Amino acid sequence: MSILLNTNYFIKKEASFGATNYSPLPVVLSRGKGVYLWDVDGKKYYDFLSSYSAVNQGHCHPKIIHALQEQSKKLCLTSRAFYNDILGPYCEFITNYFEYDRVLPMNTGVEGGETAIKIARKWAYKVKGIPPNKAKVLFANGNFWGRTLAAVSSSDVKSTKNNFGPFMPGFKLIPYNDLNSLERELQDNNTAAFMVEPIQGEAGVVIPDDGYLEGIRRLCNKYNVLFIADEVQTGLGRTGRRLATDYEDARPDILILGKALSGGVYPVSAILADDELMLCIKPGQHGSTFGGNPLAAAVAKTAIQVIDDENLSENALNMGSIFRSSIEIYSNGSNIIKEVRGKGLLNAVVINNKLDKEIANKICLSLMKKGLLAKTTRGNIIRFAPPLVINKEQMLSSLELILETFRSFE
Ligand code: IF1
Repeated sequence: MSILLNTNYFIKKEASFGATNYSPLPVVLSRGKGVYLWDVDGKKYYDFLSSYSAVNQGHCHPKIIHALQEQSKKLCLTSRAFYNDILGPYCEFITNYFEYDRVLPMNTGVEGGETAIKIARKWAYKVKGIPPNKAKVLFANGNFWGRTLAAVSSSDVKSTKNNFGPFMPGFKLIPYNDLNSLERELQDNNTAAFMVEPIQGEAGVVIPDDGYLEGIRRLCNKYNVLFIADEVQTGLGRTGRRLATDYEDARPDILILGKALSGGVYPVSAILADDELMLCIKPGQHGSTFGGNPLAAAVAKTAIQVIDDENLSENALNMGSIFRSSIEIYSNGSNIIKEVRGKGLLNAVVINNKLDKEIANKICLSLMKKGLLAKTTRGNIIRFAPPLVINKEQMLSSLELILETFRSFE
């Protein structure tokens, strides 16, 4: 006789034996397909988180799973001590696609950030001529790029940072969306790079003014400082374009990709840059056991092809407009919705939490019960970021659930 294991069983296992570094919604998922997820009781949900934008192509995309399966039968890991027959063609493919000379493959988004900063420092000493150990890297207030010690060193968020010191020197924070502050810091000859998200995700989908990205590009050119774009979350169609920096004339010197490069199945990240930067790194100076493995390369290539073949950027643009205009219309006369903002399918709804600090979490729990999964950030902001494969019918029926839930909280 089979024992039916329920939600509480799995939650208790994690709570008993797992570290306590997360507080998930009380839903235990066991299956996913496209925009849908199913829990262990067979209940179906719309996924409006997409694993923090890692599942742009939808859960278990058949082409990506096929690539994973086929490659996994042939060769999974060689290390970079030897060549493999998948990495080279993948490098050619991804550099052509994003129009850079070279790619450096890693596994997670945060490793992409670390890699970008290492290359920027190397360039600063070898090419720009900054005196040893004086290179400065700028970040924006509210930035988030992962959990390593370097990433938390650049953070200004207490909960991610407190009691993890001492921190990495040579980092400096400036206000986001503020070109004057940036220009002041760029005037320091020891400034090597500015690393920034085109839209700040974790900070609550903060969209800078039009012209900000172009301004960064112009100022970085003027002062010979590198523009590093963290497109781990915004890249690969999420905001309605191939890259969020594509919205402006703002090609970064170093482009960091992660999340959806994995097709939502297997960790893959990469940084892209041109020869002048990439060739600063010589054999032995950087690497990873898993970075560039054949399985990852096969998956990432297919993950990009799916975004292109299925016009997912364009779909994100269209479905995002439907989402925001519908919430905007509702928010007129609403006591609980303060604002909806976003680009493509990276959206946030700001909840008025004056009367109830927990209201956004309660809304997410209620959405969960109705069959839609979304998560709060910064207390009163709910992120709505479904897989980019969502179609109009699915978007409209999700909006019905969302608006019905909002109404019940008015
Ligand atoms: C967690 C939020 C998202 C990122 C950007 C690099 C990375 C991330 C712009 C690092 C990672 C995550 C990781 C996840 C929660 C999450 C997140 F909730 F914090 F706000 F996406 F929106 N650059 N973002 O957003 O990538 O090393 O994780 O592969 O709990 O840390 P990673």
